[in-house]
Amino acid sequence: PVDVLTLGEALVSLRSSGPLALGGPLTMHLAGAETNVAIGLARLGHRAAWVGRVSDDELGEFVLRQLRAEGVGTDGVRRDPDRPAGLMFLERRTADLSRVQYQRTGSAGSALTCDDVAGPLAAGARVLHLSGITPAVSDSAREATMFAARQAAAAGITVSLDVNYRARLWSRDAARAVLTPLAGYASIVIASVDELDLVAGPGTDEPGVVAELLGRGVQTVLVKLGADGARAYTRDGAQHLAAVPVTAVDTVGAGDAFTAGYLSGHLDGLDLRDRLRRAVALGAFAVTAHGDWEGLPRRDELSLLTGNAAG
Ligand code: CKP
Ligand code: MG
Repeated sequence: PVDVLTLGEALVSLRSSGPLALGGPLTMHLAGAETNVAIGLARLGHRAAWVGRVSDDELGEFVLRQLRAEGVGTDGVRRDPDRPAGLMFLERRTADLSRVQYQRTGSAGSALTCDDVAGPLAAGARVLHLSGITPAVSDSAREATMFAARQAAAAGITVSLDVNYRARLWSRDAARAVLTPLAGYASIVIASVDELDLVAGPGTDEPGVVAELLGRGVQTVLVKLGADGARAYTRDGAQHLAAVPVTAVDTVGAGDAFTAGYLSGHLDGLDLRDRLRRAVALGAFAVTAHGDWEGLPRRDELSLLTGNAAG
């Protein structure tokens, strides 16, 4: 079995260096929150596998080649002969402000089903990582996400959930109705401070959300604070860790990098403080380089930015 199994939609991201409406050259990159996490883990030497559907054309081939080149397991990937690749246009406005536009309705990735994920899940994993994006992309992808969470929890696999709210895909109320029950299967819940109310009753404050999640059996709640670092909560209390001070050039993918760093620390059996250190270290690598995952470190590079023992 792999260390981490994850599932979702991989996107082909087309990036411009200025306003999209002005046209100009676009560069092609692999994107997708779950593939970002899988790549981050694989770079650190963990066995990571991703399950999803890709289009049966050159764009699907591009996605598979990128994942294979990064050492991510793709045995469970299906090629969908009837549907196109999901696209994401990314328009950079300032260093830390970019806007995205999706073309993913009816995409191959959004056609994910329970049947697609059943086999890879049965093969086992130490951790199943899910994001709140996949249940937003289609009814069948939502069912597949729920199914995976239920099966994994029943099989004793650690479930991790990154809320990853996407306003372009669904409303906060629709997201809360799905993500709150989904979080009940998770041992690890990761959210930005503004996403916390999506895994608890509307209007609940941070201590309230944390108490609710820990009461429902979640072991660790991680609250990402961007440039202010992160807080972690367990039944033993709370910890805060500052971010690594770096110059951000591209913040997309930072959350996924943080998640990969945290899960890497979890797999290595690090204590909470050191798991957080590795999480913020990976976040720092992600924001200092262009692209969601291209700048993520190999294990021997972990201490490059921090000079500390994140490695
Ligand atoms: O929360 P992050 O900035 O780490 O996530 C970025 C990814 O999957 C990016 O790759 C994009 O394709 C997406 O989130 C998305 O669907 O928005
Ligand atoms: Mg995120």
